[in-house]
Amino acid sequence: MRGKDDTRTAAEVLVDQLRIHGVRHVFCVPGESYLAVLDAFHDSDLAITVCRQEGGAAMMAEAVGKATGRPGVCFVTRGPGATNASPGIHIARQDSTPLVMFVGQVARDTREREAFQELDYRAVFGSMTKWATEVDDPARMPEMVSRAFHVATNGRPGPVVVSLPEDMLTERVAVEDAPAFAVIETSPGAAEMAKLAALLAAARSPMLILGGSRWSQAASDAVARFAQKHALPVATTFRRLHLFDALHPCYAGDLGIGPNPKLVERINASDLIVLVGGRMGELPSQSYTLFDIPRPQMTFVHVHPGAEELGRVYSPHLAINATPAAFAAALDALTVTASAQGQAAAAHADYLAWTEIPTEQPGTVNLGAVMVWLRENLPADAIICNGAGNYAAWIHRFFRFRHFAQHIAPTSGSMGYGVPAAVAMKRLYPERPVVCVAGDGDFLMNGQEFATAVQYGLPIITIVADNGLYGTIRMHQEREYPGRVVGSELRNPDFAAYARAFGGFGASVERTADFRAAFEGALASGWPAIIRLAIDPEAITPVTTLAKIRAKSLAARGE
Ligand SMILES: Cc1ncc(C[n+]2csc(CCOP(=O)(O)OP(=O)(O)O)c2C)c(N)n1
Ligand SMILES: [Mg+2]
Repeated sequence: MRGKDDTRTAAEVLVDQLRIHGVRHVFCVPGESYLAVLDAFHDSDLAITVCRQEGGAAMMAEAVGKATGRPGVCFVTRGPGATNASPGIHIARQDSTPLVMFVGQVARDTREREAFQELDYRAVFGSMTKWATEVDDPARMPEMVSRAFHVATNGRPGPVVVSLPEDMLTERVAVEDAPAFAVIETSPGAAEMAKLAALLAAARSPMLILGGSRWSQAASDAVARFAQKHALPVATTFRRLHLFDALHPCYAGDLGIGPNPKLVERINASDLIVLVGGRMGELPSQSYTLFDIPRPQMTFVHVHPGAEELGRVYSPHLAINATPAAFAAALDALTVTASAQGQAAAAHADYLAWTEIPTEQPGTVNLGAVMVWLRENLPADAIICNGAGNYAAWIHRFFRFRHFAQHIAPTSGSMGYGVPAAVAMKRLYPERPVVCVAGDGDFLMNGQEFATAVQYGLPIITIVADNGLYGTIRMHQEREYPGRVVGSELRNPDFAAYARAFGGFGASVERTADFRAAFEGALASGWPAIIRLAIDPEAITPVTTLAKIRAKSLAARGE
């Protein structure tokens, strides 16, 4: 509260800046190092979500950044709190997501003594963030917080860490607030767009590939209009499926792990690739095999919001430094000769054929059939969250995403993301159905945030694909070291009982046909729910089994 002399504590100034920058939600695990901020929350209208582990809090903030394009905010305590949060920081880095994490710090007069839980945050987070800093002077709080929001959001977005010495937070200052930060769009130049039009006019088999962040539904719609005009096939990169409507006649599919071989063929045969927004990282580039490095074999146009990203791996024939949103808006005004037409119809037919019917699987629960049931029965505004593991392959292949930010999942492949992301999405959008799909290994990395869902009355539905394995690792093991199983097996708890112990709804599904009743039971309960699926460990991907992988690998070794 402002004193008669117009002073506020630095902590109060900080919380006021958050409100000015449009923050509504804060995710935290409390710590004595930032008690003054917690106290300032007391008098604010910020929605506080108190979590069970800082990794969950940081992932929740990251999910908010992904869904809204504005920095998600979390608060963690010094030392172990900050290091626990690091997976969320790493995801924000790799996924280009705006995030601001505030960390408590020891008092200024004890720094450098390795005081209790002291860490040098600039050093610890220096290589993982866009900016890691410490606020020494309370009078500079508005400036530092404003910069944190700008840095996190602009260009290629990413995480920022701001450390807060505890004695600094209680100092009173008379200082003016900063103005609300602005998200700055970088628009493509007229000359570049003219070059793009000429390249499209000359191409025989052009394609668009969408990835990265700084998208919106409007941007996705603008790309769809342009693609339709010129029959351009549009693919999405790993875990960016939500950037384009899967049922749009131009959608060509997902360039993730185990993509449709026809999509890969189509890209290889293309004479013009326009990559919009993405980095074309290791997974979508199929381990850097799709495009020659540094100069791709076909004409390559790269549109990216970060100038430093252009030419980093791929040396484009045309580089356009623009946000996907500004680039997409410019497409509406772009005139390309009408005769410039791609092969969207064939590409979309390939996509539909690849995703239409679940593949045959060993075992009594077919995860593909569950995904098809969800795609046919979930309302259009439902959000799907997941982490990492082979189970996700069935989401990517069979769930057809129709809207921007309908899929919240880490391109960085971080396990444990789905539950916290689902909690964050339900907190943000209480009226929308939120489904988390997790592996058994994946779920228990942050399964404790199910307690957060219960605490805030957030009826998320978590589906746990229980195959008793760290399946991805087992798959690689059978491929590289056939028959030599070590360190990849799991003995699991009763996941349905786990849900009930937390105060939620739990069910276990042994046959595909029973999934519907379990899902409807979860919905009807109105509680956060866990539905455990008994998945046969042999059903390791939608197209092969562990036994087949092992046999193939042994045969290749002549054994
Ligand atoms: C935080 C983290 N730790 C380890 C890994 C390595 N890893 C990738 S997938 C995987 C196994 C996932 O197991 P599960 O969630 O049960 O899914 P499944 O593959 O069995 O479907 C592991 C250990 C990772 N990606 N992230
Ligand atoms: Mg598993």
